This record gives sequence, structure tokens and C-alpha cells, in this order.
Amino acid sequence: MTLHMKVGSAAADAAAVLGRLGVAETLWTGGCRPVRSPVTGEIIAHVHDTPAIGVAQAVDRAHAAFLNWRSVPAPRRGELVRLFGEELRAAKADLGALVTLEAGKVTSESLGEVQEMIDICDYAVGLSRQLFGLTIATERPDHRMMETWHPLGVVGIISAFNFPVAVWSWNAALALVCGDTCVWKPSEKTPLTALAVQALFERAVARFGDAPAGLSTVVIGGRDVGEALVDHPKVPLVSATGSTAMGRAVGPRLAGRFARALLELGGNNAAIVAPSADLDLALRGVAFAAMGTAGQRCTTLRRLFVHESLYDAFLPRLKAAYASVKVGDPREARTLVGPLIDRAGFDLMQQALSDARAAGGTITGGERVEVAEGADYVRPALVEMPAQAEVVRRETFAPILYVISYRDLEAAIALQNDVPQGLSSSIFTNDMREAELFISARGSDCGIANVNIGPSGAEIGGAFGGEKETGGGREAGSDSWRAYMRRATNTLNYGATLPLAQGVTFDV
Ligand code: UN1
Repeated sequence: MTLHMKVGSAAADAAAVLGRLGVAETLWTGGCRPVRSPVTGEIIAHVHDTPAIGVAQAVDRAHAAFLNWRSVPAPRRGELVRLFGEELRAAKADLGALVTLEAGKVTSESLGEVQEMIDICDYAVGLSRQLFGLTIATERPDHRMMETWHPLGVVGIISAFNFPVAVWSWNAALALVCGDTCVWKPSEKTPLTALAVQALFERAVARFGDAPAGLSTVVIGGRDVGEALVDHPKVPLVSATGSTAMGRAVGPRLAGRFARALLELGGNNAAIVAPSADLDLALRGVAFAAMGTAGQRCTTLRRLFVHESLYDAFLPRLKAAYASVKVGDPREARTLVGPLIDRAGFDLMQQALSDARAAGGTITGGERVEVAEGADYVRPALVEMPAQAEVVRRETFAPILYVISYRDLEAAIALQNDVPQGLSSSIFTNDMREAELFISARGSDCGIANVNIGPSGAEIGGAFGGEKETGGGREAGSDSWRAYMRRATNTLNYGATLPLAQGVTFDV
């Protein structure tokens, strides 16, 4: 392939970094599945697909490991996650570089993604000493009622290309301290970062000493590999992150065999800029949330409601910010917007822009930027819309920000909520009544509702996920760990009689 002059080879960079991360060359050469770098469009590796029988073997091994791991004290399980966190710290620059090469993120965001993994490891280490249940008042004398939390089993993890390593870690770090084991199916677009994470995990396992084999495994492939994982009877929980279409396929299959689904699907996130907003702050918040990660976060800001009194002041500033961001090679320090993942992403963006134009939208940006032949770089698009048309209500995984002016806050909140998705949202305001209304029961219907920050870039300490078509699952912090354990209610009688609950008598 001929490369455009502006970018250096991604293949050479990938080979060097994979070597440093300890990924055996046989794992990323000689296979049938090409891996393409969105940075240059080059094919940088050929990985081996896991056959269906291989998925079953991985689950069986993980299940055997679970039977051992569930009896290891939780703080000791935490020690493995602590060691893994150390490996991630040491490999942060290299793993970040690989995220950039394989997913196209700019370096700062790739490093941030690895930092998010380190953070969840730290969190999980602490959690390993804080897995607790309740003691509950009982109506019977000389009885005690309590709940205990036990390891659940093998957790299937399906992750998307846009957070190719962090999303796995939110699940795996918690699952491992909870006494579960994991089988991970990464996006078929980003298998290399998964192989690298696996290599780092195995280093931690070797240092840990006595971990059972098969605690965490990667399986690679397309839909059939995902289905084999989702359908396996020894997988009681599947945590799936990706499109709503994927969730629609996965959810019913899991329900059909009464397995748990933890779904984190599409978002169509909005922000409201209210009259009292600090406009400098709002501008920066909107710019990062809408253009960061080239609009390919599930939390990306896609809809902006600007109060009519500010519209003419705010829009020109936003347009200037859109015109000034550097779109280009994500490995370069000054670049803020890297490539779209592939041509299909580019085509979807162009389709949405043409639908928006047909619905009365006025578009600024959105055009192709020539960086590397065979790669898909675009200038983020700002689309002023007269109303919330159908195209605005659907999630297009690309840097398009629809802007609509509003007069009345309650009407703006209603519009914000009037989409099928319910992941993230925010309001920029210095009016306490508006801020409180926005996060109240009558406010945003999303899993995340922020004030004076954008909808993206959440920390791991909070529960992450959303409502409606976003799938309802919660990952990462708060009490999300409970999804990875099974709860038992225990009632113990330490008396000499057998009083029955609800006053029932049954004297024999
Ligand atoms: C995703 O895009 O799937 O809140 C996850 C954020 C990140 C995670 C995004 N911490 O934007």
C-alpha cells in the first residue's frame, strides 16, 4: 500500500510495541483475520480466530479455575489485581501506544484509557476487603437473618473497539476480586490490545504464584465467537458493551437461558447551556465531549440545547473551536482529533449529515481530511437544527454535534429525554434551581447526569451505564460489584423452638 507522505508506518510501530509488551509473534502473525490500523489504513497484523470449540474450552477452563478461585480469600484475590495494576503502570506508555495504533485515539486519551485500567485495579484491590452483606432484623426470637455474597462463576465480557482495554478492566478487575473468572471477546477490530493485556495479566499471574490456570482468557473472532460465549451454559453473566443492535441480539439469548445480562449500549447524550452558564467553561466542556475520541465514545456529546438568549454569542465561539482543532495523526502531540475507526464509520457519518441537511440542518465541517490514503479522517461537524428530527434521535458513532436553541428549560429537558437512549447528560448553569431540577426525578432520565461538566469522561468510582436502549447495566464503581456475585439470604435459628414466620402454625 502506498502511504500518504504525512504519516509514518503504523505496522513498524505496532511490531515494536507488541514485542515490548511480550506478545508472542505467533499470536499476531500467520492468522486469517487482518487487523487494520485506522491511523494509516495499513494491515498491521493477522490474528488467529478462536474456533467455536476453542470458546467452549476456554469457558470450561475458566469454570475449572472458578471452582478453585472462589475459595481463595478475597483480599488474596485482590493481591493478583494489585500485581496486574503494577504491570499496567510499567507498561502504560506501550499499551497506550498500541491503543492509538489499533483504535486511533490520540495519545493523551490512550494513556487516559490505560490510567482508567490502573484506577479500577486500585479500586478493586480496596474492594477486595470490602465485599459485605447486611444483617437484617428478623421477626422470630433467637434467629438471625443476614445476606452473604458469593462468587458467581465465569463472566463473559464482550467489549467494543472504542475503549478496547478499559471496559474489559472495569469488568475483569471486579469479577476477579469477587471470585469469578473471565472469558473476554474483544471487538474484532481491536484484538491486538486484548492480546497485549492478556500478556500483562499473565505476567501478574506468574508473579502471584499459585493462581489456577484459565482465570482470564481472550477469545478472538466475529459474531459466531460472541454467540458461542453468550450461549454457553457455564457462563452465568455476560457483560456486553457496544451497539444497541448488538445488545438486542445478546439480551434475548441470555434471557432465554436465564443468564444475567449486564448491557452498556448506545448513548445519545445531550448538554443544555442555560442563561447563567459560565460560557468559557461550557465551551471547553462541549468541545471535549463532542470532538474528543473523534466522537466515538458511548458518552460523546451528540445534542446541544443552547438557550436562545445565548445562541448568537455562543455559536460563533463554538464554530471557531471546531475550525481550530487539529485533525490528524493521533501519534502527534498537537493532534486533538484522530481518525474514524473505518470507512463504514465514515459512510455512516456522511449519511447522517445528508439526512440532517434534508431535515433542515445547516452544517459546518464534516468534510474528509486527507491525512493518509486508506484512512478516514474528518473534521468534526456542527449541525444547527430547527428541531429534533429523526436523525438527531438516532446515535451516529461519529463527531456530529446537533445544536438546537431552546426557550424553556422544562421543554429542553423533555427534548433531551425524548430519545430512545439514556446514557449520559449534562447542564451548564450557575442557577441552583436549574441544576437541582436537572438532576431531580423530573430532570434527566439518564444513568449519568452532570452539572458544569460534559457528559463524557466519567471516573471509575461511580456506577457507569444508563437506561432505556442503553441497556440498564452498571459497571465500575459504587455497588456495581454486586452484579458479579450471587446473593444468599441466610436465616439462622439459635433457639430451641421453631417459630414460623407470619405466625403460621404447623404442629405435628
Ligand atoms: C465507552 O465509550 O464505552 O465516561 C466508555 C467516559 C469513559 C468511558 C466511556 N470513562 O467517557
